[in-house]
Amino acid sequence: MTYDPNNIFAKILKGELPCHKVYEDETALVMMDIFPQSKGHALVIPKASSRNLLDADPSVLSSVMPLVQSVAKAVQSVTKADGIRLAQFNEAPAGQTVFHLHFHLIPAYEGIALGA
Ligand code: DGP
Repeated sequence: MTYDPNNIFAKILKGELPCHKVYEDETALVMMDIFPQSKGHALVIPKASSRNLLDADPSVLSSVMPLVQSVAKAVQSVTKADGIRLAQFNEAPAGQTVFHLHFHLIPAYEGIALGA
């Protein structure tokens, strides 16, 4: 499997498509998911050109995971969620639809079921 430099997230990272950006630094961008699974669903997107976890350089993972944790805490603080689901999909059979590495942070609320 190869990396398509024209995938939607690559275009967002290049500024060719809009997004609801909540954070950006030299290594990653954080934006709100356009199809949220719950209120406050955010995506952490490393800027490196990785298709997914199977393709990513370990250095990308080690630099992004502290940001994933920071964003999880920020999302929890802002939404007052009762829990946060971290999700990440690799290849279409596993549910990946955008083929640029990203991490979902999905707030969970007592009494409101999240999708599988
Ligand atoms: P997946 O590849 O299944 O891990 O999920 C991709 C997610 O990206 C999905 O929740 C919907 C979201 N998404 C797709 N296109 C766009 C877009 O153009 N902008 C934003 N903000 N999110 C998008």
